[in-house]
Amino acid sequence: MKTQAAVAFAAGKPLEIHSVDLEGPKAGEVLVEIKATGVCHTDAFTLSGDDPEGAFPAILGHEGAGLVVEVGPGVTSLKPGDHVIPLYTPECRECNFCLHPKTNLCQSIRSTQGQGLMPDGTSRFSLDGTPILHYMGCSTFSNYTVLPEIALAKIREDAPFEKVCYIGCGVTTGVGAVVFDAKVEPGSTVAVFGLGGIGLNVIQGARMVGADKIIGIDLNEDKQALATEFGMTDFINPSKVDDVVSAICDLTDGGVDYSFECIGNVKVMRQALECCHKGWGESYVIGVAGAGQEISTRPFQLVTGRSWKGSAFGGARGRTDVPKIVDWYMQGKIDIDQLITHTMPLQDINKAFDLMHQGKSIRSVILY
Ligand code: NAD
Ligand code: AHE
Ligand code: ZN
Repeated sequence: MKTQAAVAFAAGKPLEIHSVDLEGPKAGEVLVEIKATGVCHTDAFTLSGDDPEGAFPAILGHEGAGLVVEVGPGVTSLKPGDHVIPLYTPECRECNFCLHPKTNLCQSIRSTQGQGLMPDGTSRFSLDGTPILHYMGCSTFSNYTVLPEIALAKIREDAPFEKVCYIGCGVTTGVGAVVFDAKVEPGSTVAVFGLGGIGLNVIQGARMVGADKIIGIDLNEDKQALATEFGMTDFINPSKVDDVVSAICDLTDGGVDYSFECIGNVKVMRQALECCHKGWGESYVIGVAGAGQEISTRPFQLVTGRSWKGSAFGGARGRTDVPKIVDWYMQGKIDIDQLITHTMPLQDINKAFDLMHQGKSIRSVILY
């Protein structure tokens, strides 16, 4: 079949809209009509050329929601008409990662996914006979896409696609890092570096679990008002203080219980670790840093009881946890609507990247 898609032909080049060829689902695969997709900073990161796994031409996008159109042989858990959210972190429930209680990083299809291919080592997309790569196993910047059954979470049918698509990455990453990975306790102190599409979800996750003090840190003061509405209690603009680590320690009697880096800046990752309380503070790296970047600190920071950790897709096991997060939204426990600051058709997708780079959007959502 033909599908309208935004194709990334090369690093640093705007996406181009094309009518692309899409093969139907093979064994264990599902054809999905994407109804809406968010544009995440990670899409921009890969398009920039900084992603060691970035390969072109590819169809980016990994934060979608849509409808099952057709299932391939052997698919048992989904049927045409089901509402689904694609999962860049699948959940096979069989590999040694899925069976381990301490990780959500299902590895059953990770190697082919990282090469932009389906599990059988081929692509379903092509243009004029030339294969086009998948991205993060999702390629939601295409109106129709094919995914493995294990990479789809079935969700309730009354949830609006144009809102819950954001649960496909940003909401789950931020809220989940607090709830599933850090397991922040009521009364905790929390620092959140970067108040964008991820950081604001960390803030609302911290509020949901009852954190007392939630300190937001961002260079862009325009982010302050919305962050306050989402639960931030204190704001620091690092360019207006001598030392952001000291400023946080002063606000918290020696450091926070938990910190989250939601930018992808290795210097900020160090600050996020060092503002943690001696003896017990935990810092979670969420931001994605470019090829060749490395983190550093004095080992004494760790010797004296701080921990440096990381969080991918918020520690969520997608097929199990994503439907629960959709429920939290539908029950009003978390807010998504205010974070979706812009919507646009696929034809205007490059504007979504411009708005992100200008710091003018939290999330742009493409409506098909
Ligand atoms: P975003 O662009 O919406 O937000 C980034 C924020 O950081 C902006 O508000 C910006 O003003 C602020 N900022 C930039 N430099 C800063 C600095 N030096 N000090 C303080 N603030 C600064 O991006 P996003 O969509 O929220 O994504 C954030 C990061 O998380 C990206 O690196 C993205 O790739 C990554 N990410 C990781 C996961 C995961 O599973 N680990 C999932 C999604 C996104
Ligand atoms: N490909 C990059 C790493 C990119 C990365 O860290 N991705 C996050 C999700 S970002 C979503 O917006 C992730 O889940 N990583 C785990 C994984 O298995 O990819 C690189 O550095 O090579
Ligand atoms: Zn993302």
